[in-house]
Order: sequence, then structure tokens, then C-alpha cells
Amino acid sequence: MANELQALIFDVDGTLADTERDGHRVAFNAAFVEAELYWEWSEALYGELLSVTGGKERIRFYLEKFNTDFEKPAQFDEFVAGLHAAKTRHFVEMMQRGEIPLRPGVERLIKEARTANMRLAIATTTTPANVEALISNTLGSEAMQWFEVIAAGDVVPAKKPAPDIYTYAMEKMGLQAEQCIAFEDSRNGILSSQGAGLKTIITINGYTKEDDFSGAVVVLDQMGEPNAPCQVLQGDVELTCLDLAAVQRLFLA
Ligand code: XBP
Ligand code: MG
Repeated sequence: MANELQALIFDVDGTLADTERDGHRVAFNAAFVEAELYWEWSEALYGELLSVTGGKERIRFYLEKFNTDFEKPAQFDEFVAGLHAAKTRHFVEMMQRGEIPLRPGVERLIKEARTANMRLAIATTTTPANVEALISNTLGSEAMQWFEVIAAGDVVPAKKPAPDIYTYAMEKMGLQAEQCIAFEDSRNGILSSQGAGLKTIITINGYTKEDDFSGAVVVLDQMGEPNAPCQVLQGDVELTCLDLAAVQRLFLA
């Protein structure tokens, strides 16, 4: 049936785990030190840099807007790619050390969805190695198999807010937007998911709490746990924690 919920499609950064401030930002800075650049992306500056998704794109944006004096090396594309590869290595190592946990309720909801045979996918801007490092070090090495499609990074040329990554994930699953629901944490994320026609549940984080989430089916502070309820910030629903029944209700509302 067209309007029966078939699949949950999750964003990664900010949604599954709070990776931006204490994960990606720290990894970028470590890569800059290693390259003897000594650029320092503060928490506040990183908030501004997050307006551009994709790590390579973010480095370019930083140089265009915040460090215009930097003399670009002749092989600029290779320079950015090299910096970004080092950043990915640092990020993966941080995940292997277990530095960033999943957000409240994420593991509970994913496991409940699996038990109910709900189909699962990932649609993210981040590099595939980062997704694997986060998922296998939090949910276990088998957990990558739980997701039917892991749509990530440069697999589509136009990153979020473009809808392409969600459209790609749904095409791979052979599903329509009317059969899926997206989980996001940011304005760029919801622009992407809604652009692909998806209903979207938002859990905010420190960097995105002021974002415009018009059209979201609900905005929550977190997914919550039965003993640690979530707060509904936008949307006319009563919820203590986001379980699969609540997702189904929100999908049909
Ligand atoms: C995530 C991103 C990514 C990460 C860094 O956005 O924008 O660029 O910050 O990852 P979303 P890479 O949560 O909307 O997918 O450095 O691997 O690009
Ligand atoms: Mg995100």
C-alpha cells in the first residue's frame, strides 16, 4: 500500500550522534595542525561553517569567507582532498576510541524498527568511512548490514540541501517518498528530505536549535527514552519518547 510506512531513512551527523562540535570540528583542527596550517575552527566559527555541507566544500568555504589571505597552493583540489583525507582519518580514529555516543533513543528506535521488519537506510553528506566508523563502534560490527542502503558523501554530486541523496536512497530501495519517513537535525537536512518529498522528524542539537523547521511533522529536543522523556518543541502531538508507534502516527498525521 502506498501510504503504509515501509522505511526509516536517517541522517547521521547531528541526528544519530552529536558528531559536529566534538567530532568533525576536532578532526578538522587535528588535520590542520598536522599540515602545519594552524587554522583553528572554534565552536562558534564552526557553527557558521556548518551552513555548507560536506567537509571539502566546508574547507573551501572557510578560505573564501574567513581566511581570504591564505595563498592557495597551485594544486588546490589535491590540497583540499589531502586535508580532508587526514580529517577523515582523525574522525575515524575518534569513533574507534568510542568518543561520541549515539543520541538518546537512537539505538532503541533502530532496534525496535528492525524487530518490526521496517526497512532502514542512511542518507548523509558525510564520507562513507565516517558512517561505518560511527555505526560499527556504537551499534556493533554487524549493524552496517541493518541498513539496506547507505547513501553517503560524494555518491551524488549535489549535497544537502539538494534532495539528491534522499532521492538516491529511495531509488536504491525501490520506494516512493510516500512510503518513507526521514530523520534530520538541521535546516539543510530538512530542505533535502522535504525536497525529495519526505515527511521529516527533527531532533535538534546545539548548532541547529534556532533553525527554521517549517513543515516538519514534529520537532523534538531528542528521541528520548522511556525513563528520560523527550520534549516536543514544534507540532501538535503528545510524546514521551519517539518509539515506532509514535513514528507511525506522525507519518499518518
Ligand atoms: C553533515 C555534513 C558533513 C560533516 C563532515 O551534514 O555536512 O560534511 O560535517 O563530513 P548532514 P565530511 O548531517 O546534513 O549529512 O567531512 O566527511 O564531509
Ligand atoms: Mg545532520
